[in-house]
This record gives sequence, structure tokens and C-alpha cells, in this order.
Amino acid sequence: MAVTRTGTSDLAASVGLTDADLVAMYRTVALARAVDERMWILNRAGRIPFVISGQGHEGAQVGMAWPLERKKDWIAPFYRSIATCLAFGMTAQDILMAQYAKAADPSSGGRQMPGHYGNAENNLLSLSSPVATQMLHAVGIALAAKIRKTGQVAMTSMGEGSSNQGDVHEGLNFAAIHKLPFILVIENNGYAISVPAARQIATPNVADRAAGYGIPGVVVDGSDVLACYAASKAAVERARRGDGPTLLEAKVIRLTAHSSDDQQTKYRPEQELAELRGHDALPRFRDQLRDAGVLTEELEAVLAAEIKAEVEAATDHAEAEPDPDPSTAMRWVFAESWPSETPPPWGVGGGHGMTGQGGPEDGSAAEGATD
Ligand SMILES: Cc1ncc(C[n+]2csc(CCOP(=O)(O)OP(=O)(O)O)c2C)c(N)n1
Ligand SMILES: [Mg+2]
Repeated sequence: MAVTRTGTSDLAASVGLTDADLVAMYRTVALARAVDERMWILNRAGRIPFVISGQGHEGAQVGMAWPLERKKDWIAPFYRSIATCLAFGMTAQDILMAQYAKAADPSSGGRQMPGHYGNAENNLLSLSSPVATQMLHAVGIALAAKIRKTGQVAMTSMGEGSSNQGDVHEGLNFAAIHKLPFILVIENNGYAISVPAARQIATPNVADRAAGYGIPGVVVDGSDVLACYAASKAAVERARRGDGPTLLEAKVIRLTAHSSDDQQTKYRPEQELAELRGHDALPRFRDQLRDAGVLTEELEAVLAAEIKAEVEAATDHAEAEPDPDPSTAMRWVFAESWPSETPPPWGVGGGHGMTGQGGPEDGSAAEGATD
């Protein structure tokens, strides 16, 4: 960054951070919004096929992910987790490469439906579209961390609608019994596609359920980045101490339609949408940092220019990159080597690569391979 902040304002000190930390957090929230807005433009321009947006969730996502240690801890994100992924090591270019499904897309090499971010290098699991399945993946990672005594923490996030899936009950119950280093973040935006919260849950808060598992349940204002940070930090510390999981619920807003295939004006009154803008974390965090003297006009201008350039460069790069070669469609879908005693279901002899008779690589393995 061309202009950096040094020192510690009262605001930063109040949450145990430095001014540079606060600027980096703000930059991530603003970058996520800029990437997201670009995705909608590219979708409407016919350049990318599908967008599922994180607008209105970014502040909570950055606040929640920040206390975790990059490349040590794990996150199993969901489809709105663009800011989470950016906070945990992915770049604007990584996100756009996935949106364009390019050959060098680090999430899946263009194999996944666009929007399925994930990054092995940064301990970000590939997100799951069947809602809440990521719960069991993350609890499993937390179990492994406990058995191996690695000191790692696993976090997963999902919406309030998804929290009603059976996997969530199983995961929380198991994590609580075994005091696993696990954090569930519910990003409650009040809708599951077109279904309002009152038709999804009979209590005001998902976090109220935590008592039933004997773990803390914390409700936090998702437009307050530092409140989300503080709640997550306490949960991470608890997990590292060996005291077990926490259920965090951030009340967020969904500023866009559910996805680029949805028209929310069919089920959301205009007035509601207008009011939401008053609960947006991005301007709120910016004003908070201005008032604290952390963001100056000069610094804001530098950040805005950097973010614009980053999004432009990411778009240009992704546009210019080659699409995957169709003949490689099966690569990274099926195992490329396997122990000889367990031949793969497509019937090729064990211990070999994928080339050769009947192997997926030669395109003749489709029948029977997906049973
Ligand atoms: C198991 C499963 N059932 C249904 C769907 C279809 N679906 C996709 S998103 C969604 C709503 C999820 O709402 P919520 O958990 O509140 O998350 P939000 O989209 O509001 O962030 C549904 C029902 C799915 N993807 N997976
Ligand atoms: Mg929701």
C-alpha cells in the first residue's frame, strides 16, 4: 500500500488491534464489494453466467474471519463467502478466475459451477452447494485437529435457512460433546431465497439453540465489523483453550437478489430494500474509521484507486486466460492413482495413471463411473 497507517488509535486499542489492522480490514470489506459489483456487471453483460452475491454480508465475514490464523486454521465457506475468502488469502483475481471458469482457476480449474470458491493453499474448503453439508466437513477437520493436537480451529458459515438442516444439529451436538475447536457462523440475512425468516425459524435467533447443545450462542450486529471481530476472537480463544465450539449469529442484510437468476422485487417491498441501505457495514465501518482518525481523505483516495486497479487487472486477466481444454474434463474429478488392492469403479487395473484403456482420460469411462 502506498500510504500506510502506523500507531494505535483508541478505537483500534479497544479491540486489541492496530490502525494498520483496521485499514486492512476496511480494505478487504471494500474490495469484496467492488469485486461483487463487478461480477454483476459482467453477468449482465453476458460475460459470466451466474452470480451469487455477498453484498451486505461483507463486514460480518471480514470481522469473523480475521481472528483466525491464515494457513493454519480452516474455513469451510458458503456461496456468499467472497469477503471471507478474500480475508483468508484468496485474491480478486482468484475470485474472477472462478467466475469465468478458466483453466487456471485456483478454485477448481473451471470444473465447478462458477461461485464455488475454495483454495487448498489457504485452507479454504471448496464450498458446497447442497446447503449445510460444509458443517460436517468443518466438524471433521476440528476433530482431526483435536486428535492430532495441532492447535487449529475450524470455522464454517451458512445462512439462517441452512441452519435448519439436520447436518447442523448433528455437527453441533458432536462438536459440543467432544469439545472440538469449532465455530459455526450463521449469517442471518432474513431470507432463504424468497422465504422470510418468520417462515424458517420459530424463535428470533438461531443462536438461541446453542443452549440446547451446552455451548455459547452469541448474536452480533453484522453491520458492526469490530463487534463481529470481537465475538469471533472470543470464540477462537475458547476453541484454542480446548473449551469447545461456539455458535455465532451475525444479523446481516442481503442487498441483492438471491442470485442473478432471481428477481427479488417479486417478494420484497421497495421500502424494505431502501431501508436496508442504512444497515450496510461498508459505509458504517468507513464512518467509524473516519471518526477515529484512522481513515484520512488521502488514505481513502489511495485505497479506492488501488481497489479499482485491482478489480480492473483481475477482470482483464480472467478475460484473457484460456478456457479449460474439454479433453481434460475428467482431470481432478476421479483419482489419478489408487492403491492396487482397490481398483476404481470404472474397472481399470490398479496402481496406474488415468491414461489407457477405459480410463476417464480417454473419454470412454462414463458408463458406470458415477453410480
Ligand atoms: C440441501 C439443499 N436444499 C435446497 C437448496 C436450494 N437452496 C439454495 S440456497 C437456499 C436458501 C438458503 O438460505 P439461507 O441459508 O438463509 O442462505 P442465504 O442464501 O440467505 O444466504 C436454498 C433453499 C440447496 N442448495 N441445498
Ligand atoms: Mg438467509
